Amino acid sequence: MEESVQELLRAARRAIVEARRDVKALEQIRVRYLGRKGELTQLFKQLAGASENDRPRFGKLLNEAKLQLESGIAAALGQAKKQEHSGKEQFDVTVPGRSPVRGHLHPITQTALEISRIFNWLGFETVEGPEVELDYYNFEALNIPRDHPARDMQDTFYVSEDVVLRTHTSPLQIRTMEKRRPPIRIIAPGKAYRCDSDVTHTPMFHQVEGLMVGENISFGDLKGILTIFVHQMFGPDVGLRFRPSFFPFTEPSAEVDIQCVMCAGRGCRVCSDTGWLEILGSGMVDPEVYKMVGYDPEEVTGFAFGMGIERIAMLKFGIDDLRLFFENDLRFLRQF
Ligand code: 2NL
Repeated sequence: MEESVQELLRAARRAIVEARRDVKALEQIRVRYLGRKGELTQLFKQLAGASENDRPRFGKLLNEAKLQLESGIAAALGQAKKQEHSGKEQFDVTVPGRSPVRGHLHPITQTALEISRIFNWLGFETVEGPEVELDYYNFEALNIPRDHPARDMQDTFYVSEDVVLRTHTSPLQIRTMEKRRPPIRIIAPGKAYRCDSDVTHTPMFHQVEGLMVGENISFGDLKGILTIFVHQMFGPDVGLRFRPSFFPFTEPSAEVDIQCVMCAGRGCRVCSDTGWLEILGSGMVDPEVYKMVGYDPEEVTGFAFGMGIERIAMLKFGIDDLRLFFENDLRFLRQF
């Protein structure tokens, strides 16, 4: 008898748990155990056949079991009612959340935004514009003569006789100067195109150019602004040097080298054992460019600079192959 009662209680408790606060299921359990033909009721009927000796003990056992079942079912029904009132499914607030899968910006975009952020902070406004440009804005206005090698069919994608895919983002700066009077401080990030494809060149690449024009803007200002930029971008301890150069649209011109970020200037494969890396070109805007946009070269001066974003990103992230940026291999991209 004891064993039957214990077994019955175990089964009933399990059933109550499995009913999961479902009112109908709980009612079925009540009928199954406590109903007129219920399992516990059946055990009560066996009392009559028990010996005088056992009957009081069995009776007590059965009554206790009945009370336990009744209160167990009542408690579960109470919970079920509460749940119905809240009108919502019960959920466990302690279960850890599943974080949504989030994408991120391409490392080239991240780098372009970082460069823009630094120059915006220095007072430069970001400008954008068309990738299909007039030959005039891409070359002519920049003092790039008809016979200049940069205008060769080899380097430029021609859309028609006088329309090209821009080979740099300078046309944006010409357009801005045409529209506005100095002082001007702008930064022009975007895609550029050159008919060139090998290990270190892709037909489409990204560039940021900058321009500062006003009264008495000097080569000292150029050096100051670009030094601040390098220290913001690569860290305050990175050394830099300005090396004389030539561009058709600036005079004088200078290229900027930074100490190699891989070997800290000691010399390695990345810097070809020179300890230096070229990161951008710059110079004082050539008076011929001012004439093209209707500025008086006697009244305004200024500087301009341009850099390839892929190169900056490679140095910043320690990447040795340009093509990784364009293959869209998620194993690569997910690391940024
Ligand atoms: C480089 C060099 C440079 C400029 C770009 C510029 C624009 C205007 C007038 C004068 Cl509107 N100059 N841009 C000046 C010097 C260098 O880029 O190595 N780029 C990747």
